[in-house]
Order: sequence, then C-alpha cells, then structure tokens
Amino acid sequence: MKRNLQTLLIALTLASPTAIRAAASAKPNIVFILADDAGIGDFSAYGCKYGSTPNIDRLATDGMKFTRAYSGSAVCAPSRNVLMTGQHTGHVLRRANQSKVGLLALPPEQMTVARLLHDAGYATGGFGKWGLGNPGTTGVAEKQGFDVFFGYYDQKHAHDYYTDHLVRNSDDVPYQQSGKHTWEDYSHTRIANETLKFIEQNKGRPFFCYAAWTPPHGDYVIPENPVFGQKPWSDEVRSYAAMVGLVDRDVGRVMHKLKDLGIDEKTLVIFSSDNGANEQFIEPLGSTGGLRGYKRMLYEGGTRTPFIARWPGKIKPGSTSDVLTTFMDFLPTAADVIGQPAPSGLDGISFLPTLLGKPQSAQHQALYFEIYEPFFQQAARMGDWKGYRLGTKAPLELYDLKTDPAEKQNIAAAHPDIVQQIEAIMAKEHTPSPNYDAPEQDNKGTKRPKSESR
Ligand SMILES: [Ca+2]
Repeated sequence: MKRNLQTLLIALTLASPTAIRAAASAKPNIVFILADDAGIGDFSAYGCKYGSTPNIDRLATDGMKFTRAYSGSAVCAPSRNVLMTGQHTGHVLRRANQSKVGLLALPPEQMTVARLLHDAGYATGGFGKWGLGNPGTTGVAEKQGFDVFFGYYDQKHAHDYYTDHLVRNSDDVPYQQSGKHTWEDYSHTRIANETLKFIEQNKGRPFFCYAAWTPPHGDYVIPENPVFGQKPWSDEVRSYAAMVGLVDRDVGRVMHKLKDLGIDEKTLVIFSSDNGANEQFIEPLGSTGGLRGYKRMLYEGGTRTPFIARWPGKIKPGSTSDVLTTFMDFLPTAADVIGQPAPSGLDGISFLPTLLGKPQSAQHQALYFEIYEPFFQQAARMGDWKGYRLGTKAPLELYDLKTDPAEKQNIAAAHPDIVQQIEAIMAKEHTPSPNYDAPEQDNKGTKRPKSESR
C-alpha cells in the first residue's frame, strides 16, 4: 500500500500537467464576482431602499451573508491589490490609484491568489478591470497567475463603456462601435459573455474565475433603462441604479451557467464590491447604507462592503457571519479551500472555518487600513472600536460601532486607553512607502475627498 502510494506520488511528480489537473479535480471551482464602486446600500440583501437585487439575494439565501465585511480599501487599485495579494494597505504596493512616480505595477514575483491557484492546477481567468499593471509592465494579469485576462487593464480606459477596443492578455481587441450605444456596443456585454464562456470552457477542471466587472463605476451609462428611466433623478443616478441591476442580472446568468453545466455544487461563489459608493448616490439612493463617508474615505461608508458566499453542501443556506474580514483574507481562504498552507508574509486569515460553520479560532485582533488619496488617512477596527485619523498629525477619532455605526460621536476623550491601543496598531501596521508622501494635516475636516474618480 505504502509502495503504491509512493509510486503514485512519483507518477504524479513526473506526470503531465493534464494528470496533475486530473488529480486536482476534487478541488472546488472558485468564482469571485466583484462589482466596482457599488455601496452596501445598493443591494437588497443589505437593505437597499430603491430597488431589489434578487439574484444576489439568492446567493445569500443559498449561502452565507457577512455582516461585518470590508473591502481592501476605499478606492479601486489598492482594494484589488489587497484582494490579489492577501496583504493590507499598510503593506501593499498600491495605496492609492496614483502615486508620485506614476502608475505602479505589481512586481514579477508577487504572490497572488491567481498564481497560487494556477500553480495548484486551476484554470485562471479574469474578466473586467485589472488596474494593477498596464501592458508592457510586470504587473499585467497574465504575468500574475492568470491564464487569460479580458477587459480593461487601465482604470481610466474602464470609464469608457463604448470603447473601440478591449484588451486580452495585453493585446488590443478591436471593438467596432455602431455609434448607437446598443447592448452590442456596451463593453460589459462582451465582458460578461467572456466570463460565461470561460466557465463553460473549463467546466471539466478546477477553475478560478475573477469577474471584476466594471458596473456601476462611471461613466454612468447604460443602453436601456426600463426600471429607473422615469425616476425623478439625474441621468447619472438613473444610470447608476440600472447598472447595479445589471450586475445583479449577470450574477444570475453566472449562476444559471453553473447550474446548466451541473457544476454549481462544486463551486464556491463569492460576491462583493471593491469600495464604497460615491457621494452623489447617498442622497437619492442611500447607497452607503446610512454609514458615514463614501468612496475614498476610511469611514465605514468607504470600506464596508456586501460580502456573500455560496457553496452548496459546505455553507449552511441562509446563514450569516459577523466575523471581521477584509479582502486580505481571500488569498489565505483560497489556499485553505484547496488544502494548501497559506504562503508566508500575508496579513489575511482564512475564513474557511466560518464558511463551514466551524469555530473561527484564528481571528483578527484588529483590521488596519491606510490610503493616500486624496489625503492620507488611517483607520483601524478593534472589536467594535473604530479609530480614524485624517493626516499624520490629527488626533485620533474614536467611535463605538456597536452603539454608533454611523460614526457620529467621537468619544476619544473618554477612552484614552483605547486611543492608545489603536494608535499603537496604526504605528505597527503602517510601513512607509517610497511611492507616496503622507501629508501632515490637522483634522479640521474642511477638505473633503472629491467623489469623482479615476
Ligand atoms: Ca472601485
């Protein structure tokens, strides 16, 4: 028996990639669907006030809804950097969309969740917006563990939903426009179709599908808007609401595809959004769910995110979890799902025990965030305590999220011991970056981040 096992191991070691893939076939598929700039208040599973997102609701009734989940950051590129690398924003390369030395690209040997899964025999595909390295750099998706990436590499390019080209593995794919702004012309149509095609093509082997779709990020345009077209809102608000609906519709298409192929039972599907909503959608839509702040701010409205996981037979249907988690936990969780130890140097912790309904013995003592856009901010959550600081010189603001989820009452003066603990966390978790200058600012709060975005 032992000898047979040894023979098998030797055979596998020498085997072709196909044989290794066959051995890995018990591994579940992983689909991560990432909306862009959608707030927690845009989804009916989290109390949306203006519409419903039934397909995403169904993920929650079939699976687990996280009630205290955070994205990686309050803007696109750092959030995706955290998601891909399992490190928080005190450690990652991208701590803002821009830097003082231009767009930063992931380095060649960067550990990413795509690389981890690819090396374990997974087919790896990304569809939508990449943002961690433009063509010609070391950061392109196909050098970071993806077999294929289709969509936008450059974040500014991703604003153009009626573009004349998309990009596949760094090559331009021309995109003929009719000039009439039809569904055929709309880039997300093609990106969603490519997502489904990848799933279909890889149905017979484990795959990782990273659906980093661009809606509802601006430009706020959509070919048709039958549901919200007559609402007394601005054109941008009407389009944004419809774009959230589009994300929901295509979550439904992904689920249909998985079921049609008979593989939904062996697929872990996660849905989330990369950062909080823009300021302009708070008043008409309540997109930040009543939380303080919005995109670009480390108050709750900038980073609290919808996070839902579905995995039949593994995750209890209709369950919820209040475990504190951010995108940094995705990589170690993926490693855990495929039975591998997490790579070293991560900040994240696997939440697989939570998914499986087991005690989450390893938990974060605190979550840490920093951002250099438009101003340097730091935030840390320790249990129900939330510390926030604008600039490097400002006194820490302290909130008790249990009694004050909207961060209205700064109670720092009453809790100097907690302030001290959170300041120590910020000092420990922040590593200086040569790519950014942290502005020293007081906390008079006169300057507010602009909502318009890169
Ligand atoms: Ca975003």
